[in-house]
Amino acid sequence: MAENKEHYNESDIQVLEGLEAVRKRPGMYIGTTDVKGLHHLVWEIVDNAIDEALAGYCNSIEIIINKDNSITVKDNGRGIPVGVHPKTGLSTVETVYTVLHAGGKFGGGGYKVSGGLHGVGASVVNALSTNVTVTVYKEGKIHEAKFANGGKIIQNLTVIDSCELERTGTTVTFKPDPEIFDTDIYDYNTLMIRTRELAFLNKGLSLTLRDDRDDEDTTGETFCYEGGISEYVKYLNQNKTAIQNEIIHLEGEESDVIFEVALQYNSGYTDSIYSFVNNINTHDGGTHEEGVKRALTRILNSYARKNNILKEKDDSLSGDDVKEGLTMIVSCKHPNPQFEGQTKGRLGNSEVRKLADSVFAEGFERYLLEHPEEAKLIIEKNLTAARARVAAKRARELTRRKGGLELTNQWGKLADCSSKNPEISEIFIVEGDSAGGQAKQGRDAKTQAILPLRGKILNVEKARLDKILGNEEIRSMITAFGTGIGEEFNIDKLRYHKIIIMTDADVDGSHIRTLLLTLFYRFFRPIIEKGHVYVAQPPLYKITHGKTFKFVLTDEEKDAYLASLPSTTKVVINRNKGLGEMDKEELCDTTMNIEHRTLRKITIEDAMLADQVFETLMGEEVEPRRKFIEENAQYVENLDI
Ligand code: 28F
Repeated sequence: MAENKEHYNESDIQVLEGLEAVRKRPGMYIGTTDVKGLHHLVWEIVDNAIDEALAGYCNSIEIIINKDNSITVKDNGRGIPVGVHPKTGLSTVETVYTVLHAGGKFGGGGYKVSGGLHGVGASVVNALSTNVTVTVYKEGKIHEAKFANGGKIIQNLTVIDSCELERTGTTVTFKPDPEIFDTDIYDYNTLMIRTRELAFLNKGLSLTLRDDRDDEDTTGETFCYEGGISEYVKYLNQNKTAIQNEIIHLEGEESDVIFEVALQYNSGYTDSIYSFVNNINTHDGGTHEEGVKRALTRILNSYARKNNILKEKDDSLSGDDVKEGLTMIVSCKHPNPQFEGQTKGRLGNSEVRKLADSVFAEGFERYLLEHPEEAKLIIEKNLTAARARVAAKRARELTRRKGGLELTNQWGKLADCSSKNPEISEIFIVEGDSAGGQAKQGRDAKTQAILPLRGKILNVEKARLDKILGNEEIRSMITAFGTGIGEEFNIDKLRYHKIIIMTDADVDGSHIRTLLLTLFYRFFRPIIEKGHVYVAQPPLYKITHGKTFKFVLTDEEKDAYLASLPSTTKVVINRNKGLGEMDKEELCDTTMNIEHRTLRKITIEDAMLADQVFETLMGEEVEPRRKFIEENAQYVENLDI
């Protein structure tokens, strides 16, 4: 007994120290404490429910944003075990929520797969919350434990009621600690996009998201896809013209590694290839993606040669040629994934390359044999891409010989900064010549370069690389960045470490921003991944009273400022529609000046989203575009399309 008690004390201290360490260095566990970190907490809890689903015991998960911006996650799995945990003397529920590293691995729960923090997520979320309640439905009883102020147990696991025997599962509610996070407000859309993605990636699993913050009685949105990643491909291709009737879906398993791929070619010129490992996006690909691409190129070449579509004298198709117009999702579930690279966005396990290659090669070869007409369409498309690649190369050589991509400033539009140190240099890409002119006059000429964009730039969706290179606006930009493009891209040559998009707060402005982000995402992805791209935040309102005025950035700031004024003041509020509505001092002071401005850093997720919105807005199909504009018209105050 004494020994037992001693053990308990020791681990109790370890528990406190563990959670204290998380509070001291939250970044080490969840990356950041900004809005991204706030949302990360949700996925840590949802991941545990998904693990239970992957183990085969849960088919429904619900996420609720509560009125106070706390989050509730429910699953219908077996419920976290409620017995005493042999290593801690606490119940397993308390152990999982208070001991760092007490995840599935710790208890040997037999999970093949775990996303996120491999089961330490629950205790990390607890450490970073003011209040957590865990409810377990199991064996006809409802058990509840409560934690507060960074994970301290305030109510041990107790039976609070009975329930039907069939009812099992875990429900967790947590309120993030406002002392840790910069913001405590959840964004529905951010949660919706990832919830939907998780539904695509885990076929048959039902995920519901509900927002209880407004008074309306809503049932939320439920996402459930029996077709899994096939339906993801269908969704990504919905606004495009597919050149195959069906979506190819292939699957294989070896030594507990599950590999899956779904793909469909469309008539467009860009590719949308996304890969995942244990539901985590592998931005930089890795062995799973490489295996598929290698097999895709090989099988298409051998089919084309066998059927004499590629003649003896013809060059073989390259990896780039077979990628054009390809929409593909690669998903791998791995019990021991090795993530590599600076951002850990690449799968390193070499055995997966072989699995991916063989599963894909076998299935795809059979598909081509069974669908000769579609095989022909695909290979003809590949051949066109190959020809365009040769033409683009020639165009590039031509521009280089003409000195077109050297910094000659021949378009006379870039006002460069005098500093040659990229670390302190920034470039503002400004919508319109007039705002551009103001920005040029009011800038800090040492560190701030200005590049005005006249009108809308070329629709990159419909154009090939050679055409894009010919576009004047884009050439000015590439020239200014200094990095080159495509195969020649070199991030070390980037001349500005901040690329700041500054557009009007109207529909045109948002189109231009979407278009630029799409362009960067497709052709300059590393500048986004390395965090060099920002969006300027011009003030939304100008509040004038008498001779005084104030610019504010958000509706909340406006309300707070108005509330601070004496009630007798007769106030004029102007919504800032364009950059041009401010004079040059105002523009520079509120939006460009390093001391006063607010910039929003663009993440790869932002850019990915822009890419999808862009396709809806500018894609070939007219109907989805009309629908998109119609559906979103209510959110756009100054619709001027
Ligand atoms: C809303 C969040 O966290 N769901 C979970 C389970 C089920 C088991 C489990 C979880 C065993 C020893 C760790 C049940 N019965 N939803 C959730 N559902 N954890 S978390 O086990 C935890 C491990 O230590 C479970 C049998 N085996 C496992």
